[in-house]
Amino acid sequence: LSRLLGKNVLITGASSGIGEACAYQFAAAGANVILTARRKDKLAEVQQKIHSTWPSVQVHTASLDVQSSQAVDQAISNIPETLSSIDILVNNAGLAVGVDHVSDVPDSVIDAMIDTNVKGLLYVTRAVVRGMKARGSGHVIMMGSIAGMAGYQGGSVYCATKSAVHAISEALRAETIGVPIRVTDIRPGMVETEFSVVRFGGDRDRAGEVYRGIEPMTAGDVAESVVFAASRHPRCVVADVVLLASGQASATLAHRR
Ligand code: NDP
Ligand code: 8X3
Repeated sequence: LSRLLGKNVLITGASSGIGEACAYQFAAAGANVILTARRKDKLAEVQQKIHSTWPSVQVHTASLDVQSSQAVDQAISNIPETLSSIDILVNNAGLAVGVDHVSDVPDSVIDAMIDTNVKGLLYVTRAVVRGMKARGSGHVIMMGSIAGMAGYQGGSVYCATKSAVHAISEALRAETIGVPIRVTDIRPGMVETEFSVVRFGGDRDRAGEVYRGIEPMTAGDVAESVVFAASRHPRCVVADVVLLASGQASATLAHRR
């Protein structure tokens, strides 16, 4: 963990769930954090918590919707100079919307997931990797999913986006082999965050059903793997991590008590 001391870490989707947990765990390891998401008020709460717990850690927050390539470029170029050399990028912003079958899925739902999980991730990666290439080092950590390993009913678009995240990780790793830039794809299964509440349009009862009779992972469990990958010796790449809740064997096979 001492390898993270003073590193600059950019986290997208840091206003809740896994991104927020990553912010705390990187701060606890002495890394400076650049926190982005659309909800400025939630980012301010995370910043405040970090300031009061780890006062020596530098925190910069920026309201950012990753769906806009212009906004992404602007947010990256507005990072204060002391933090602008990004050592680690955690590409975490993402969402699932609904469980529509292919025959019924509306344009807006297709666009929301592809524009955020795929295009947004590419915009942020492009902007940050340019600097990493120029400096000759860096680590890009993607928040993939086991949903990218097999399609399930009602998951066509979401699963496609996470499959794309895996493909982008492999391509980026191949492209940056000589820099060297490290690339990690973290592929969690069931994690209880705001994910299912967002997926079901704010319906907390329906979201709760997803985790009924099973103990899901926490955001902190996933953040531990992110921090583990980020803190290996530079000669070592944690390329792929598949994390499942212990009562789950795949995205569709779970043991419910
Ligand atoms: P949360 O809903 O708790 O967090 C999602 C984060 O993404 C929020 O901070 C949200 O911030 C941000 N976000 C969403 N859309 C945008 C956007 N357009 N621009 C910028 N930020 C955005 O869910 P999780 O923490 O669970 O999700 C984090 C990642 O983990 C996602 O990529 C998800 O697909 C992945 N994942 C989740 C799993 C789970 O079971 N929970 C399992 C496997 C992967 P804001 O709304 O403020 O913009
Ligand atoms: C979220 C995991 O299985 O709900 O990425 O699609 S799953």
